[in-house]
Amino acid sequence: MKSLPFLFLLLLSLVVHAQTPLQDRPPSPLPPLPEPRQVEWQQMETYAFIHFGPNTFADREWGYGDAAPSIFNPPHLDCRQWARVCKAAGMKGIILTAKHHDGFCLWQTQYTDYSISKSPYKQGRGDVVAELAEACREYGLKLGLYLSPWDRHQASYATPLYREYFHAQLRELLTNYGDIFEVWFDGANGGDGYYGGACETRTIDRRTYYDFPRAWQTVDSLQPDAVCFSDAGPGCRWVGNEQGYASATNWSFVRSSEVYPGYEDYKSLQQGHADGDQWAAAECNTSIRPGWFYHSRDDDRVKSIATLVDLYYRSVGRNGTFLLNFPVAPSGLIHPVDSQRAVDFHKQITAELSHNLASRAKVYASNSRGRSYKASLVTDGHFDTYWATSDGINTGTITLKFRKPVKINRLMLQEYIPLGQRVQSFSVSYLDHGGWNAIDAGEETTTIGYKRILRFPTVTTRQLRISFNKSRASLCISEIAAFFATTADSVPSDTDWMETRGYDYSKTMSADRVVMDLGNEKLVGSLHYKPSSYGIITHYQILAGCSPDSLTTVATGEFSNIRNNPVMQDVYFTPRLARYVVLRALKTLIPNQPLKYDALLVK
Ligand code: FUL
Repeated sequence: MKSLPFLFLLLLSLVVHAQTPLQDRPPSPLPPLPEPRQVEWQQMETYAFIHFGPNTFADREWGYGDAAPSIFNPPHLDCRQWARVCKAAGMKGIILTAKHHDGFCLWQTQYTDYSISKSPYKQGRGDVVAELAEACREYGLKLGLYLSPWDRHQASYATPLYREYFHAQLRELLTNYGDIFEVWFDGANGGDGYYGGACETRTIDRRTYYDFPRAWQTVDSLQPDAVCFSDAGPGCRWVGNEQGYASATNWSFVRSSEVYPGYEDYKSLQQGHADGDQWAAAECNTSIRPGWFYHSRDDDRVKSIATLVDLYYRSVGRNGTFLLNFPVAPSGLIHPVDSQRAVDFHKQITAELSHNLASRAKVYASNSRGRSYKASLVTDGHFDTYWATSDGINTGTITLKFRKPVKINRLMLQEYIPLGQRVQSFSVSYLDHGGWNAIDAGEETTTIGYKRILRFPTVTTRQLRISFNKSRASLCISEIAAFFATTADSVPSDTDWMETRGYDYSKTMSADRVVMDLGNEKLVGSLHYKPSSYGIITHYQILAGCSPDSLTTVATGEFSNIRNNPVMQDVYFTPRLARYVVLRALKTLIPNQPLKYDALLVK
């Protein structure tokens, strides 16, 4: 009986369909397709990351898993301040490191006591996930959670027992804290750790050990609106760098059988896989400071407004989302410099892209599919209405005619992605004294996807033309907008602290070390190393002394996360007089590669 209404509806829709003129039917979807939750997620465009935990107090990027829970003691922790900052910076959500690689849990978990429950914060009764969930509700932001698969604390790590622990914690987080918009599964796995005191290196098979398909199913059943982040998606994918940008050509697809969290060919994720079978749009993540966690030495290395604006155009403006991290300070608050910078960045983007010149232009299309898909829909301000060409017509032009000459230096284009990502090549030109001139945006004009924004030198014109030169199927364009940004384009100025000078030295290099000879004895207290693209040191020993054969070790440790975030690494040690300083590689990212670096300073 239950199927009767359904049959009736089916019949009705068939009749309606048969009567709809052919040209007014929507174009057929072109796989791979996004799920509605993936479209909603991409429409968030910018949201925040928060890295906070024992590392904040230990001044580290990757905790070994052995920090005492008592170290976690933020005197002024206020998740409402985080939410206020993110809201004022125009962000739509916040993703918190509920558990980073050190295994310390910022929530009241029943599965381990290596958590906030054993910290002095609120006498062990605090719960940062709950406090942030509450603050997000108050400020109308969405909540996302980072749950590190790699856990350097748990003794059971690398056994099936740990896998159960990981899945149980995932269920706990997805059950107790309301709606979650994104779950972040990190691909990093450095190997060594505390592991309940074993202090050893453990390797796992990244493809199979964590049983990610099961984790994705858990998310689907407990939080059906959430997207899963990983190198492979399936909700959204890592963009293959931690500098926060996508390639100009950026497909929202990956080859699902090939990619997995911890994928070797991660650099290809910057463009996506044009021939992929799974929708997984790019999320461009970066930190507002060089590191993900707070270090006071970075207080004057906060990204400039120009850099943040540039990254916005190279992430949201290149068919990605922008996930900007705030390393919360030991006080428990976002540092005032960081919050001011983020708010000013948002103000500048809003100023540049607020006055849409196209909304009052007349729009002409070379061809269109029918009245429901007419050209003027590209300027109606509604993502859900779109201009479309007839089946089999994969090229076309849109011309915007303005009432009087206008100045333009930004162009925004959007495809109607619920029907798939289609455009493969386009170009833009403007009318000038009777002739059409090409606009040079200084980057490839290939893909569009959910959103593409071009920046170019100001043109003054009455007509702008977008030519869609190649597409995987008929065109479906949601929106086109044109702007004149009056803020001068300033060149991003952050150079990773490269301007810092150290002592002059002459060097000798061998397979595992760089020996620096300062010429005479000097007081040395720090070493600064910026890796190159190969020969990267992950574990180091630093030795210093007055002659090459009387060297003492002044520091040993790990350059955490150096593969994904190859910024300047700073090591501070007790200052001492030395003529020779040696950087010795205890371990390199790829064994037996000759050492190479972009900068090496001693101060
Ligand atoms: C990386 C991690 O190893 C970093 O510590 C940080 O959490 C970053 C967002 O992802 O892979």
